[in-house]
Amino acid sequence: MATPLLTDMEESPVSPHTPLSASFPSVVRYHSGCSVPAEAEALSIEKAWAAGKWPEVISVVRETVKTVSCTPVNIAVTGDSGNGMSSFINALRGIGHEEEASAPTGVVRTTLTRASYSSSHFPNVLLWDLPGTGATTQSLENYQQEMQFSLYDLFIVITSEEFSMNHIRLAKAIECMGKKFYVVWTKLDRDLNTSAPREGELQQNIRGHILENLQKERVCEPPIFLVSSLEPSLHDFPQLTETLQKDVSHIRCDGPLQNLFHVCEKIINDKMTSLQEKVGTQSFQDTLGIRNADDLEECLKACHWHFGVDDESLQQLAMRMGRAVVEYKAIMKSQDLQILSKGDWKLTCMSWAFVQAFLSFLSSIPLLGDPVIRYFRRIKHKRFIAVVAEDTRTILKQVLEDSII
Ligand SMILES: Nc1nc2c(ncn2[C@@H]2O[C@H](COP(=O)(O)OP(=O)(O)O)[C@@H](O)[C@H]2O)c(=O)[nH]1
Ligand SMILES: [Mg+2]
Repeated sequence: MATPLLTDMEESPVSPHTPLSASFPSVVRYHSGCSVPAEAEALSIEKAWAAGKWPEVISVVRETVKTVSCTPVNIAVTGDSGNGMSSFINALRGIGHEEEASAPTGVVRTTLTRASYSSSHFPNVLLWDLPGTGATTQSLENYQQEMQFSLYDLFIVITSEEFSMNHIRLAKAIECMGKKFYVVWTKLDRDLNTSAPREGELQQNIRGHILENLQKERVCEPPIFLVSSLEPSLHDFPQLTETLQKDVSHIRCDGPLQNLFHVCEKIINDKMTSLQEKVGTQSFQDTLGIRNADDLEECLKACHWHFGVDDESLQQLAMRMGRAVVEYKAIMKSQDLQILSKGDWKLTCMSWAFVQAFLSFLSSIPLLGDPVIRYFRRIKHKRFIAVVAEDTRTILKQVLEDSII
């Protein structure tokens, strides 16, 4: 029986097939250092956003994504002993089981201590080959503690033949920690060779079996992949690799980009509050540069301009992002007056014919007319501002999402 290539070694940025660090503390320190955007980045996005310049905002976002793209990510591969965890890691790394740097595999219990492996397909990602549940101790709590569950960013629960109670417990424990996990059913080649149903039907049965067991314990549906570690180009393996790439990017970028979002969100909210406070005063018209406060087209255009989501700004943004401008416009509730009025119940009510007739009747009453008209105008303007601010946040979120490679 082969011993793990590495259990607790010094971290060294060596060749991609060499297992890397088992020393979590240093990884975690680096991780947290990388996942919080630098003060400077927060400041520069604040400046760029305050100036309403999308190209500069995008530059800061891209710089942040680039900076965190080196953040180490730790992925735990766990399951019952013999399910094929070590073989799966080798397949993911694109190496054979017989190679010197491969994770030891075998029909007898082979993995006795956790070991980490790197892969050229996933730079700066450590794949942790854990001993199967029950290999070190009987209780799941002890297993979680011994394997340092809190330190992994993502879990891959490996199963084959049967999705057992151990798998369900594992899934539940990971979900309780608020971490993401996949269920990977391995040895599909064997199932296909030995079972009667055709491929599609068999896969459906396996999925059904996993889901049924998870649902019984009220565990949310995770991504499920059915693979053979002997055939990594077949079945769900390519899709699994793609999903993992995307999730690793999200693990790295979500925190830092969320922080940038909060910085911008605060500026948007402040802008919204300050403009709403001016509604009904001359200062409102001056700030937006509008001549007729009753011209709703003009008001909406001015609000778009004020928040940096006017046609020209969006055009600039789309060009920098390599997308069509309609893609950003399509997610705006305030893209034009008609859509805005339809999508907002307060504005919809105000545009009803009988409400309009009632308002015009009220306005003809001396002393009462003017305040009523002003009151409804204020409501409309405040709604415009709120919806355009919301659209600005939506577009910003989309830009951040689109920036994750
Ligand atoms: N046919 C087939 N055998 C597999 C597959 N994955 C693992 N095995 C075999 O299952 C046994 C246990 O695999 P191993 O990776 O050591 O399991 P672990 O204990 O979960 O790490 C070994 O004999 C592997 O060759 C697979 O996808 N297909
Ligand atoms: Mg193993």
